[in-house]
Amino acid sequence: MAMNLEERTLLIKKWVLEAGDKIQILLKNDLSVQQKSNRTDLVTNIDKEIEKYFVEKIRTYFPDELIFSEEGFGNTVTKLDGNIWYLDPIDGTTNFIMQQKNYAVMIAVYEDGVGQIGMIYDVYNNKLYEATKGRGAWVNGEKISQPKNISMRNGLLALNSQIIFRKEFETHRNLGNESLGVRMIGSAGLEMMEVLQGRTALYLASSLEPWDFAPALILIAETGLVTRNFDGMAIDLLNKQSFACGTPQSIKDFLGYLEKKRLQ
Ligand code: 2AM
Ligand code: CA
Repeated sequence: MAMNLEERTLLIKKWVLEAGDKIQILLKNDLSVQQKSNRTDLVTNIDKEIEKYFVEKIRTYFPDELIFSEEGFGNTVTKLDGNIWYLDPIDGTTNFIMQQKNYAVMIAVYEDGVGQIGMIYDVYNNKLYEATKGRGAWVNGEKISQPKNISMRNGLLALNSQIIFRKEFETHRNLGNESLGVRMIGSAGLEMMEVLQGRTALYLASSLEPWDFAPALILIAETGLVTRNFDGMAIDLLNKQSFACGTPQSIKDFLGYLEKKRLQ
């Protein structure tokens, strides 16, 4: 990287905080909401504006680097070579529209497929989660310690709501019974920040896009948590896929449970 990691981290942090301020100013006006692929797949003028803001900054400072982003202002990314930016201007858009909270600005930089810098900004609660490779995960300047390795049985299970409408719902419903209880926030990034802070043992999503998980993966790697898809494989940074994130023990419990169901 031309700029060193520390300089890049500071620059991204400045952009992220500025984006948070912009969102709060823009929220004073009426939101314009559009449907994307279906009735529940929504985008607002603010999602687009914030993505454009980041894309312009990245293209000014790092013109040779590709951007993998949700709202269409980035590039088509088909391989992991070089520096790749992952950008979700607003994760939890439906919450943003309906609640104006439980959403986050998310950005990450990877180099040859290895996470370098990840940031997740919970604007409503003014909490900035960040990690730079090898330097731990932090929230508002406080280091996040490695969460206890709790089992699924002794922890909360968080679900992406789409999962309960899937055919495999029976399996996941029973999984709920094997945990202490089920929770749903509606923002993949913020769900994973709960796992990071030891409040949730395991988060499951039937289908997430790379911009939904790439920033959190860097924080997760810094705190000894584990991510896998539902086949037990490592997460692929280029494609949409099933996604599990949790303590090492809860991931083992989850994959063991799926395996047992497959054999039945
Ligand atoms: P978004 O708000 O950026 O779209 C909601 O349960 C979580 O899943 C949010 O993080 C949301 O991200 C993500 N999500 C919603 N619909 C999705 C889809 N069709 N594919 C992938 N991720 C989705
Ligand atoms: Ca989004």
